[in-house]
Amino acid sequence: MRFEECHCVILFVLSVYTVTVHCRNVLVLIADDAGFETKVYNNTVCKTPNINNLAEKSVIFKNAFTSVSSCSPSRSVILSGLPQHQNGMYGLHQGYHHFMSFDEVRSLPKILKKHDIRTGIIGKKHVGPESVYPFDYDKTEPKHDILQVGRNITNIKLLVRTFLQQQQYDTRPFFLYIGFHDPHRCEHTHPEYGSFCEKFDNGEPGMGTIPDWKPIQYNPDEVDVPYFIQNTSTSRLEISKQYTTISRLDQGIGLVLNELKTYGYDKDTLILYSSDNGIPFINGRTNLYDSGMAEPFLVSSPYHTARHGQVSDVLVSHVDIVPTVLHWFGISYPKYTINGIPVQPTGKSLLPVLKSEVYEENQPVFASHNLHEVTMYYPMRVVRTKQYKLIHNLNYRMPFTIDQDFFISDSFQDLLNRTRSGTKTYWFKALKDYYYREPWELYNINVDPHETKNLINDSSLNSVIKYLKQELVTWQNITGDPWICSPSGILEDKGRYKTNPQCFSADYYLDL
Ligand SMILES: [Ca+2]
Repeated sequence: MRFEECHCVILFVLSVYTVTVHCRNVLVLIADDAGFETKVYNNTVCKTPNINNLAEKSVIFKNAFTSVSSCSPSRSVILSGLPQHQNGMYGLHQGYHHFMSFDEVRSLPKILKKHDIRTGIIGKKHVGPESVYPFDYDKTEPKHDILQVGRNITNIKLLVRTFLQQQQYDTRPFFLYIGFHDPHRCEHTHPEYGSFCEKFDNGEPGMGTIPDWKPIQYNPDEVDVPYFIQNTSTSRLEISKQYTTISRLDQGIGLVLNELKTYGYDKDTLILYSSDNGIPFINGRTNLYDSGMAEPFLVSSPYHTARHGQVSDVLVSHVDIVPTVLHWFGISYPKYTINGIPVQPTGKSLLPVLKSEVYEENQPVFASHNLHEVTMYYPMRVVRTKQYKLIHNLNYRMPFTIDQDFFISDSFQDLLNRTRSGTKTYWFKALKDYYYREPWELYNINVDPHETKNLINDSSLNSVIKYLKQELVTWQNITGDPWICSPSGILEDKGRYKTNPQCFSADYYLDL
């Protein structure tokens, strides 16, 4: 129900013609550690009727990637359009990790605010400082209980309702971002609610109730085990719990979309749905293999209906969200510098893809990871085309790191115990190889989508490798990557090298 017509629908009645300027709003829905557990991406076990419905009104991107497979860094990319090494959010924001974006960053809420667009955020924010990510309407941690604003879908519905009720009296368009905390793991912080918080407010004795949530239970023997997780009863049980939590995410999305419709904004709101990073299983979150980097991504526009329900093959990245939203609102990206380096966003608007499939065969996407937790330094840089993935593991002599949340999970302990005891792992890798990686990894995704055969020493691919390395270093230059000379060189970019930065060798690889 709308109390009055949207103020930005302006009807110019001229003597010869009529021009209607439509209202344009944006709703961004971000899941926390979700993957492809939906029929939209061919998982027929996990029931997601609301995500399925949204997909019918969306372009479904099947080649979408996060810029970094870690929570705060990824959210900083979604909200700034800049990779983590450019915006400064090198790792997690909360607690003693304490990572922050640079003060100069012009985030989406900052830019939109300046252009008189009302901004709101509900649920998980997980980025800072506040001055870089200011929202007009902010119902997030730490001021609110993350379980209540991120997982209690009745509460989320009511917060959305309040935002939209206030909108009735506001002349500005809106940008609303919902950070669902589902289906993130829970055992590390709230063991009483189960591995995936699947028991949180599920109506069982002592667990509380979410009136709008009807939990769906799954048989562990029937779940769809991704290729990158060991197929054991322990993993299947965990996946069944993950699915139950996804039922809360899915029903929450349904409630939010219903509020949008009730208040009449379904006719003029661009809706984006994605997840911040890979699923929290081995080879997933914190990795930049496709199992950690590929994301669900739906874009639904009421003004672009021709491709509703169609699948797009175009390579897209989370860095494309900011340009898409700015394009939607007709706003140019501001000119400014970070640490004295002019900011040049590398993303693209996805609105043209909503009209027709725009093929840019050789236009790669990139990814950049430094840390997750403060102790988990494992910098990686990645370039991915449709056919090839090149990964640069900068500190490859260190073991790949395991985060606290995942370490205590039953599925990781299962893998660790099987490896320690020498029993069959039912996994596609060995932990030794997972921990210790080659400095460069090259995969031919077309024939090896699971990224199992490193082709970096295949001389027949030298021209491909040269091209990908050149693409990567060009992107590192454009995005002002301080790691551009790592690990073999020292970057000098101050003083006499200010206008002509150089990589110098410290002869790290000599046997001195
Ligand atoms: Ca996450």
